Amino acid sequence: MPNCPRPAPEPSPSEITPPAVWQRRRELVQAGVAAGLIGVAAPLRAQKLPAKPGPYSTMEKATPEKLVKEYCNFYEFGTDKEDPARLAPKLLKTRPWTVQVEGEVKKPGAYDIDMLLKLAAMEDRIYRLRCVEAWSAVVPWVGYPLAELIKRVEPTGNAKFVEFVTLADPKQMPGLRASVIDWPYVEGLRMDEAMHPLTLLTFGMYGEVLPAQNGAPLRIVVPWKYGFKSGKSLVKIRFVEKQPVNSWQRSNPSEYGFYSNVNPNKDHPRWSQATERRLGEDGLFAKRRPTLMFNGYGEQVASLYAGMDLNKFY
Ligand SMILES: Nc1nc2c(c(=O)[nH]1)N[C@H]1C(S)=C(S)[C@@H](COP(=O)(O)O)O[C@H]1N2
Ligand SMILES: [Mo]
Repeated sequence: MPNCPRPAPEPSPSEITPPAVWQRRRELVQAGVAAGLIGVAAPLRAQKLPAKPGPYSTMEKATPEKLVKEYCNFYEFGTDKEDPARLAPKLLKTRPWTVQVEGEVKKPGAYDIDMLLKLAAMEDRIYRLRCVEAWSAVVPWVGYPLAELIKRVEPTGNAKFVEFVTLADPKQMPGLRASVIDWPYVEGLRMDEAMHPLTLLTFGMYGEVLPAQNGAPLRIVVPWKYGFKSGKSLVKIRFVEKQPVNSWQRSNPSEYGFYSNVNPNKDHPRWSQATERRLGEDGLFAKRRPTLMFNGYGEQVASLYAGMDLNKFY
């Protein structure tokens, strides 16, 4: 049974942010919000999303919220990095919202977003996010492990993979007019990856509900994989026996694979993956950072790929 869930590894002490440190950061963020210094571009007042400090948070400084909100990849709203922030808050309707759970599962059905919000305790988790385009950010996400939902819907023994389908509504998403990929945006994980405690079903960031452009009302965050594995604005979770074909793999299989683990030793055919630019560090003298294997989460996830040739299974 290669795909059965493994027990949660203990996070190493250096990976955990002490609650006091995180609390202080949070107070600073909230003070910023109160003073109107942060999130000035948001047309609607962001709603708080209380959470307890979660495991696995990095000690690195969070990327300024403004940058994470304004520099986005969400092709359903256009391919320029600024398009999603400009269009999604006006166009994306996040209520009512249901997530369809289907396939190899004992409790399929339409799960309402407000029920999902209450399904498990919300946690703050500061994760690195590494885009395949060689930029990265450090984001305090709010959510709970996807495993919490998976356990409750009871996958059958045939469920080997999880497929994620995201919203594709031409009335709300002008980017669908361009055929950059086959819509809807589809992603997938192997069952043990989906069950891994690092994989976060994400409802918020920076202590507030997700801004539309970052994937409201819920998205996946898989911190050891390139950012495109983290589908935004999820509408369907399907449990399947065969490995799903994710959108980027379908559109260009020589450039994008299924696993897409962050790997500095495996270059993208058109650029190196050895280093990255951290959002906010783009000054003249800013040094590029070395990219870490599994985005620095090797201690937690390397065992999932034991014996696999990661140059072949990229
Ligand atoms: N539905 C959907 N999800 C998506 C994308 C997209 O275009 N559409 N872009 C992906 C890519 S390439 C990255 S790097 C991350 C970016 O997340 P962020 O904009 O919140 O930083 O979202 C991912 N999820
Ligand atoms: Mo990306």
